[in-house]
Amino acid sequence: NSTGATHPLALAPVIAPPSTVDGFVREFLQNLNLERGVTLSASNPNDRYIALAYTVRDYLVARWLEDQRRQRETQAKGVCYLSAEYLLGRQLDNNLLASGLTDIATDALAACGIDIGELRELEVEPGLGNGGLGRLAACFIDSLATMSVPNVGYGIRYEYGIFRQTFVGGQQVEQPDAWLSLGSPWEFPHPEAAQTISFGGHTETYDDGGVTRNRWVPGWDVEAVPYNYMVPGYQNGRVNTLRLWSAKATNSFDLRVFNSGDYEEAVRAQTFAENISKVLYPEDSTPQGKELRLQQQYFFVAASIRDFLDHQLLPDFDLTKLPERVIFQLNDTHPVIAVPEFMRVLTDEKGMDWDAAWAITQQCFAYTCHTLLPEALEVWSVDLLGRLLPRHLEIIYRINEEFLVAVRERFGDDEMRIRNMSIISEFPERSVRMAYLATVAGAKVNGVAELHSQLLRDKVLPDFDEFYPGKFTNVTNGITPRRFVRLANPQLSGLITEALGGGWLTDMERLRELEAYAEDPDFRAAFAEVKAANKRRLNDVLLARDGFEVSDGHMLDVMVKRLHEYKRQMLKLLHIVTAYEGIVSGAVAASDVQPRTFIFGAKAAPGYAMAKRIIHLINAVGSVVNDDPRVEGRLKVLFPPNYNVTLAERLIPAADLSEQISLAGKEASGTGNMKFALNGALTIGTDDGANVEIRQLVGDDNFFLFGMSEPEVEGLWARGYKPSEFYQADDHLRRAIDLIASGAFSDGDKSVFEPIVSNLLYDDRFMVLADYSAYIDAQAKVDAAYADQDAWTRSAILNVARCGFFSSDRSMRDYIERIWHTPPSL
Ligand code: T68
Repeated sequence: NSTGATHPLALAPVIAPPSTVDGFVREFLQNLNLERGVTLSASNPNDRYIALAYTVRDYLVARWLEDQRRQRETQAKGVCYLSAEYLLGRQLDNNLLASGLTDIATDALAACGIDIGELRELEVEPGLGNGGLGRLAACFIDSLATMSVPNVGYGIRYEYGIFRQTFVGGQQVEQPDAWLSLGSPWEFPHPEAAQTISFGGHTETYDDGGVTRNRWVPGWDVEAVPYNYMVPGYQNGRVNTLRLWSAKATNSFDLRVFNSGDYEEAVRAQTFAENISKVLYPEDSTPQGKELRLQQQYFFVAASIRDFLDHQLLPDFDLTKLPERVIFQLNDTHPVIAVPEFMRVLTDEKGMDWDAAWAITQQCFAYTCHTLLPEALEVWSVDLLGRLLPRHLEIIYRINEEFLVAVRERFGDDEMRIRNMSIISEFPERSVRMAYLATVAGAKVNGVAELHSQLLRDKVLPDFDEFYPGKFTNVTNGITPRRFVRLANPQLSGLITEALGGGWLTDMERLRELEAYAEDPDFRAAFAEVKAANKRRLNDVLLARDGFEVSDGHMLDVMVKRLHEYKRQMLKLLHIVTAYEGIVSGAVAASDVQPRTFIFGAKAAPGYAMAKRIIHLINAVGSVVNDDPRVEGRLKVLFPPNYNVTLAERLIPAADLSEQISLAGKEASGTGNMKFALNGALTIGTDDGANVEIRQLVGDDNFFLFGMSEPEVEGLWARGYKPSEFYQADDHLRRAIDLIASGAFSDGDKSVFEPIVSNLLYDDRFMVLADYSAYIDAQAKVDAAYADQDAWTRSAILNVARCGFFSSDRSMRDYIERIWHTPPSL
């Protein structure tokens, strides 16, 4: 008690939060007064939302402070998760659930005459990520908190997250995502704790009492201001931290320019510095080789490492003990510049010798790879790195030099192999292969599903696998059941709890017990009613949001994910066009067709022309199909814009069929596939990513597998793939493609979608045409299966029962056991 306080309240570690309706009402009203400066009657909905958020926050904060104190005291080993993206989704409901306050808050607000549901809709989700990778990070930190594992998530507080997607004339138009414009009640800014992060300049050697040492003389710097977010565990009293950095111009910047008397230049300089955390790069599965992106990466990892070393460790911490205290997990290559930064701090700043520092580094980092696409592996030109981070480039060179010496010792002067394994590649320009750097530095390297990890070892990094036996491992992805089952699907959760009792949300393998219920007709009826209710709820959401109607009695066939050629939204579209063409040509009687509503959700990277064209085509096919009376009541295509976490939470629980149709060997894992299965949708999918494991678990009878396997894909490439041969050989395919080419979906203008058609016919990198007929056949099986509703429901229940494995709690257990060795700290 360093303040000399004597009051008993001041002596308690934290102030007790409200946990009754009355207490909640009082605190809510107080927050309206004190934080918003309004009375209840004068408040607007945003005031109320913020006061509500503060009230929940106040409740959690006591636990949070206590957990931070305890962590400082115990110095238990923890995970520093380094990720450029966290796709968090809305916070209010999650934090209410975690704190167990949902009912109290609902009643308290009702007593104030407020419908909590309306306030919920005011929250703009923080979309600080692109897709699966960013959402995975958010699921992982939820699970770590729920499992009481010490963890800080480090990242960037982008002022603008993933763009808001609108459609104009069926084409994607991007709008800025000003998620902070009404304030963010969940964050705790700490400008006083800013770190100074340097860039540019040059390196030099100097004499340090007879020893020649290296140092960096930077050219410019910015401030990294931490914004802390609470990451509450599920009703376990644990609250971890997410720390996101925001860039601010340093005083030195202002001062220098001020002295030169150039006011306009001073403002420009400020803008330049603050640009670093201005906007999330909206590219997914393709790296952006932009200088600003490298600035972002270095900015957040340098601030995070310094934060950890200077503020999380006790002052006299023995740095040689770091591997017992921390593991830095690299979420893809985006934070890999942390490796030379860590080496620089240990050697140049802390005076440790190189070998000791390198030995520590190799135990303190681990790397997760999320792709197999060669073009997605990040590289930075030596030229750019040398300009922006000259000392780091020197360090990378030395790491590489020593690594290649070791490779030569092991494999001899096999120059081909040396060139293949070098962290520095020479073509097309001299550059640093960040995945190689991460692999050399990391204690472990993991892929994100069994197949992906295998292909990573066999195809992407085989020399490294041979050189480092035991370094490569797998951790199959997972999703948090709190958000994606309990919050997204309260009715299903209620039904499960009725059957199994409580406790399953943190022990998802218990869902297995539902297998027996699949045989119970009453349970099946209740399950089917939940699905129907979720469809009605989706109808309400889409009607309010986009004016769309979800027709009763339709199968909901859903494909939601980033728009990318490898994911093959085109294959889905060819199926729709085939179904449409079949009816309008008279080949198929409309009355014989199972009524289906196809729902797409997908953002395309703004610079990805083909992806944007495909979006245009989906909308074009949708408007023709939806306006054609010949298919009315049978086929419908809905493409709600701006698919995000919030919409996912509404869409997924309503889905009957989950589309997971990437070309085998291209989707690292997928996580949407897991969310659908756990919400009782059946999957139609290829043998790719985690689909493989889903199918193994749910069984072939409860999964619609189609298409080439990865070795078959390789075989077809090797033989020489000619998509036009498939076009020629298949009547249905030819008619579907011809219909698109004819201008039927573009008011007769054949040029609009010509690039898509010629790409399919003459290139088709992702073999859409090769898998088309298998896909159409599998869809016929889907139709037949759906005709027996009761059998379908049984399969859906078995999907839920057998997919407990895909809880991110299990992923975390695997990371802890195979990579981190960080037990819970209670
Ligand atoms: C995804 N990757 C994988 N990348 O595609 C998916 N990329 O199979 C996997 O399930 C998921 O990661 C989680 O492991 C991505 O989402 C990106 O978002 C991305 C962002 C920037 C640059 C490159």
